[in-house]
Amino acid sequence: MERTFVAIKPDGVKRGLVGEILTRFEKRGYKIAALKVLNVTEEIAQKHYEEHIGKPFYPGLIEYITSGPVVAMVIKGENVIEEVRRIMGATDPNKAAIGTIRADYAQVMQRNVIHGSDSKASAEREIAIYFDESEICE
Ligand code: D4T
Repeated sequence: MERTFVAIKPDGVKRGLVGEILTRFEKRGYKIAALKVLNVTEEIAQKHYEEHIGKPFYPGLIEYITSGPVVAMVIKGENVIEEVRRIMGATDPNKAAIGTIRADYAQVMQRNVIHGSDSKASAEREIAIYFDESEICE
């Protein structure tokens, strides 16, 4: 079964949206295979966002993701990578479809509440940054 990496970003955790977001995935029938709360270090942040190194928004991105606890998870299900991206909505909340997480809970791209992997390769790369395989349930 396909798996993806999802992180509820610091603003989502601070605002108490963890339960609401998990509910959306669980109601869809996806299985939570791993879950943890962590403070993202500079080192983890740099690995996670290495594709954005050098872009103007990169420093703000690192500052934001390291600003407070994050809830990281591995979710499994049919076509889960693409479907989680649809449930989250577009990166820019102003372009996110009504009813998606970002449309419902975010206003700006710099505080867009949630991250989800955009491909199989990204999912495996990001899972390995945040989890040891022994922490992921079958
Ligand atoms: P993440 O990785 O946070 O789920 O976002 P996406 O996968 O939806 O989008 P992304 O990798 O293109 O962007 C990563 C992160 O950077 C912020 N960002 C992005 C920003 O502040 N300004 C920008 O112009 C872009 C493109 C938002 C998400």
